[in-house]
Amino acid sequence: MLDQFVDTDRYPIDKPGDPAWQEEIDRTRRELDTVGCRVIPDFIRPELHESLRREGADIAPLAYYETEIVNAYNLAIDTPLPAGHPGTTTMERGNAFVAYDRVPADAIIRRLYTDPAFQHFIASCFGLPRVHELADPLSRLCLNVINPGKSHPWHFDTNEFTVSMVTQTPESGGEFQFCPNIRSAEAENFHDVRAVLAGRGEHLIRRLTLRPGDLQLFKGRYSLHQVSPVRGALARHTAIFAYTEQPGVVGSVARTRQLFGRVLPEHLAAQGGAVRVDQLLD
Ligand SMILES: O=C(O)CCC(=O)C(=O)O
Ligand SMILES: [Fe+2]
Repeated sequence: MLDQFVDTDRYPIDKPGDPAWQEEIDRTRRELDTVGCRVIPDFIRPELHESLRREGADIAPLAYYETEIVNAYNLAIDTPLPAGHPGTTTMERGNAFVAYDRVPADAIIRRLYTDPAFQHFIASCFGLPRVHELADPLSRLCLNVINPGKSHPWHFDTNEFTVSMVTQTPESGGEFQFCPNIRSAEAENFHDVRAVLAGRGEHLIRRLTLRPGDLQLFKGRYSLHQVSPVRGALARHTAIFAYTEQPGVVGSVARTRQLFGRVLPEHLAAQGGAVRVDQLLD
């Protein structure tokens, strides 16, 4: 079933243990260790790129459109912080998310996200015995929509490993930029984060040109990242596949409201007992 849309001759993700499978895993681990990111080109068969684009474009109007003032840690912006803390830098977040409950069950991105062979491949790429789908009923798989003139400013993700796929590219702009492993589970590294937010961190930033159907793996909880302003007539669309190492991870009530304009009972229930792998700020 997976081979309907993934080029399994080129990327035999349905054959764990096969030498070609192992080669992809080794290469991905190497690139995650050194560059902090791996892009697997044309992961989705090129003949399906138009379906992929259209499926995203069809649901894009269902995104929650509300420009917000945010900080890189997704802390409420009135959170008391010491002077000079990078969380005091505020930015305009102009992207909008289509939530998981709006993604049709037969969409390519949803079939991929829930596929056991794909999940096993992803886990192996990150050196994990297995990954869990984010337990969050809205953010587990969403479409990130960045309309012309908008951007997705510097931030860290709540989930530790990020898997994504651009489904529609803008005419220009909309560049993915990231600072590999700028923080770790042990250290926030506010000094470098502050430099990037202040525009003094050029030496820490890597830039990627992503194309529809490419699969991207990176560590969004540890790598500060942003998408630069989108230019031209077309919006930029990205499917965000959220997996976690531990089961049961649900977004906070405050962040969920920021992203989707609503919360579900699962978010309220998780409040107070949120599961995270470390003590870092959200
Ligand atoms: O759209 C992208 O490529 C990045 C999205 C992102 O960073 C996020 O949704 O957290
Ligand atoms: Fe992100």
